[in-house]
Amino acid sequence: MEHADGLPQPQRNQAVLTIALGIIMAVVDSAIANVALPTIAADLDASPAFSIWIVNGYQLAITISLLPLASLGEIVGYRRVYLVGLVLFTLASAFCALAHTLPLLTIARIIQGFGAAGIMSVNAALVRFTYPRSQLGRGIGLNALVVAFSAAVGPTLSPNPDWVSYLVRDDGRWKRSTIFTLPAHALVHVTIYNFDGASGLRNPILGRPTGLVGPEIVDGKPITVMPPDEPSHTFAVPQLGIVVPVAPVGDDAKNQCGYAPCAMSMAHRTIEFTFRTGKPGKYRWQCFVPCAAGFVDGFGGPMQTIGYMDGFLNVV
Ligand SMILES: [Cu+2]
Repeated sequence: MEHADGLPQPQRNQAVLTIALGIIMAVVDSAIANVALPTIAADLDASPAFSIWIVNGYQLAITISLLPLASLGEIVGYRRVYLVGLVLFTLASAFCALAHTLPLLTIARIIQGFGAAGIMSVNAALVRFTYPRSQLGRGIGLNALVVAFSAAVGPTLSPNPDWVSYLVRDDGRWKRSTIFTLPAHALVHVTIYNFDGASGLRNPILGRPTGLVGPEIVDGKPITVMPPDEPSHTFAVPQLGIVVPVAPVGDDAKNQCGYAPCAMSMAHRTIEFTFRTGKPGKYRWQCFVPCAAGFVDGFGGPMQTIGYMDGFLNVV
C-alpha cells in the first residue's frame, strides 16, 4: 500500500488538522443541541416531548449508520465515505439554519446525523493511515482528546443559553420576545418578575429610576433609588429617558429558578412601573447593567443582543 507507514510530514499535519476539524463539528453539534433545546423549543413554540426529537434524530441517525458506514468504507474507500459524509453534514447544517418549523428541523437533524456518521465512521481509519505505525498510539490519543474536548466545549458554544433574557406572557405561554408594538401617546404599565440574582451596579446613575410616570414599585413599595450592588439588570429606553433598575433575588433565597421560564412559586422580585410612549417611532430599549459586566461603565456587554435583554418598541 502506498502510504503504509503514514503520510510524509507536511501532509501529515494538514491531515491531522482536517480530521480534527471534522470530528469537532460532528461532536459539538450533538452537545450544542442538548443545551440549546429549551431555547429552540420556545422559539418554535414546541413542547419538550416533541422538541427532544431535534436531539434524538441526530443521535439515532448516527447510531443506526455508524457501523454500516465503517464497513462501507472498507468496501468503497474511506475517502469516499468521509467526503460524502462531510458534504451531507454541511448541506444539512444549512438546512437546519433555514428550518422554521420543528418537523423540518428534525428532518434536517436526521440528515445531519447521517453526515456526521459518515465523518465519524472512518475517522479512526483515517488516523491509522495518517500516522506512521510507530506513532499510531499518539494519533489515536490525540483524536480521543479532540473528541472529549468537543463534547465538553459544545455547551459553551451554543447560542448563549445562560444569558439572562426577557420572556413575555403571550396567550398564557412564556415566549422570548423583545420587540413590542405599542400605541402612541399611551400610558404603558409594566410588571417585571425578576428571577435573577444580584450582580452589582457598576454605574450608580442607572440605579435611580428615571423618566417614569409615577414611582418605580418594588414588591409593592415605591422606591427612589436602588442601593448600589443590588440591581440585577436595568430596563432602559434611552430615547425616552427611561431607566428602571431591576431588583435582584438574594443569593441566599430558597427555591431559586435555574432555567426560564420560571414558576411563580420560585424566588422572585416584582417590579412595576408606568411610562408614556410618546410619538410614533422605533425606540431601542436595552439592559445596561450588569449585562455589560466588565465593559466600560456598563455599556456594550454580551447580553446586548436583540432577543436577550435588548429590543425595540415599535410605537405606532
Ligand atoms: Cu441585563
